[in-house]
Amino acid sequence: MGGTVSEPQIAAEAKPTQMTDGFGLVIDALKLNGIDTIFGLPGIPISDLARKAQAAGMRVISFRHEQNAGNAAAIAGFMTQKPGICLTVSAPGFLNGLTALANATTNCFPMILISGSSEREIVDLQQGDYEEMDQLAIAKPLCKAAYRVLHAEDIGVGIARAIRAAVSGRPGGVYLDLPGRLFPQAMDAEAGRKTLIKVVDPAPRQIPAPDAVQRALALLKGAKRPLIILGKGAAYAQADADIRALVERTGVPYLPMSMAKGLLPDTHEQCASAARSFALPEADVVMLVGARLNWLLSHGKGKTWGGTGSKDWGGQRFIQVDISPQEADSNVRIDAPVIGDVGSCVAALLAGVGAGWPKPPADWLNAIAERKGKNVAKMAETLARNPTPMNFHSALNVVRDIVKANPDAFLVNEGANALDFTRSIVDMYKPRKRLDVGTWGVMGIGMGFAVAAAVVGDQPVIAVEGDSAFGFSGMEVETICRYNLPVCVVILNNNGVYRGDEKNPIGGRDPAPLVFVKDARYEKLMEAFGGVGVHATTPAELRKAMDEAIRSRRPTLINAVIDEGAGTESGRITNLNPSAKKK
Ligand SMILES: Cc1ncc(C[n+]2csc(CCOP(=O)(O)OP(=O)(O)O)c2C)c(N)n1
Ligand SMILES: [Mg+2]
Repeated sequence: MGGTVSEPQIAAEAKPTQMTDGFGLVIDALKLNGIDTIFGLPGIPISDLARKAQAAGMRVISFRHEQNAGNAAAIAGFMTQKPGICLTVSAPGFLNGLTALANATTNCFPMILISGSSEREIVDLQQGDYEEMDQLAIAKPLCKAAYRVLHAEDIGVGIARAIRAAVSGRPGGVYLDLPGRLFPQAMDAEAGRKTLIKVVDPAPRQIPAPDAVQRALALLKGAKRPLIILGKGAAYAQADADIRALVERTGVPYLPMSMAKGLLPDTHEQCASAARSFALPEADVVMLVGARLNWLLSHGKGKTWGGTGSKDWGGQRFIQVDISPQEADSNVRIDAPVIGDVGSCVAALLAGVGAGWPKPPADWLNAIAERKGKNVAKMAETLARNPTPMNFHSALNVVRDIVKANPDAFLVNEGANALDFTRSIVDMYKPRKRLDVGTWGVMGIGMGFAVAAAVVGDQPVIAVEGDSAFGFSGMEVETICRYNLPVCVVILNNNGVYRGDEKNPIGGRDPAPLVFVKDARYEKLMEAFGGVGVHATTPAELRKAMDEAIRSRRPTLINAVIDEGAGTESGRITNLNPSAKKK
């Protein structure tokens, strides 16, 4: 009780200096820069950071595995043009988040992986600290930039550099290493506040050179069979009205890459998706907008493009609108690079197009329209069939209707057949609504993307998942239930990877390597945490369950039972699989 005597004295003597510390400065620096959400998984040394961030009014979404938190951060970055934040513990937590950071960088999604780390002196002398690892060195080759902050007064600069690196130029993943010792470092609050930086113009516009724009327009104007390809860079740019105007004023047919679907509605008359295999080899001038000529476009050469051999050019001339000057000529010659941010480039092109732009020759437009008409009719026939058990088409015919009726809903998608069929069957109507496996075709993005879309996008989410794909992040159904998110997971369950009917070739007791437990009841996973589980064996059951999920906004998992023999090896990319049996 001695304290009662001295308390008034202390209060009188000690100047009431407000103090802050590393925890407070990290949170203040993020908030100062408009970052209001953290995706992460707590533990030493960042548990208090998560608690204090929530206490400071930030949204803190805790996951069951860091990779899913990282994927959530990455797609939040894509959706908002602000870096998504993923927070992890040291070594194993850091490594779990690293796959998502590398994937974000490959996809040009801005994110910052913030990981706590162990004591520098011990790590550097390799003396065997708790969770010892030189995280900065490991992260460096896998992301766009990597930084470490050792002193509380440098936190402001560290966060500012991380933000700029993530969103400026070509966006990507940034690693920020925060040793545990940093967090309790105390300093005067006012002095601390002065060290923080509110980043001015974090992603400065990059205006294309006027002569580059003219060169591109001249090439496009002279084309007999022009084609525009929109990539997810175009979706990221949030220049939706200008992109639509550019497509419509030039009258050029366009192909959306997977995550550019919905930039213009897929039902747009200039959309050439249903005639893709005709349009690519036949086109003479192709304008790429935020799309790279990587494997997803067969590197701009080979049979897909009308070349005779797999490495032969098809003779197309390319215009490439891209933020990175190094992108041009990466696979084939680019005749007209237009380098700048997609928004500025499209605005400049649009200004040059003006009013009286001549439409492409009618025979080209008619040829595409004819192919498209035939393929759409063929697809309609396939979709109308109603086999038992369901196949991908009869199930996705339902998803297609539900997405059409709910164009603001997000569609998350992963799997092989479950991915490829969904991409081609389910039309998108609005920009940045389709979120999928991206450049790497990576499995595991599903529940992380779904959580982020629900949290950041504040709209219902439909996640169409292969049964294998779902398994990579399936435990996050608990997260979905815990935060009561309007996520409807639809598992297209064909009992395995690609299909479920393979047998052990020597008849041994182990199942074949690509198959799972038959007739697994995935819906019970969702029920375990208080969500809604549905076992759907017909399109009618699937439709009813999806309608109800969207209406109620309750966490829902629909186990849609698909014919286990319905899929093909690797979906649509069988040709990339060494000595795959073509089934
Ligand atoms: C991280 C990762 N591991 C493995 C793969 C290889 N892979 C591609 S698709 C796929 C799963 C396909 O099965 P499923 O999701 O059930 O889709 P289905 O074709 O059966 O509809 C796998 C394992 C990958 N793409 N990414
Ligand atoms: Mg499957």
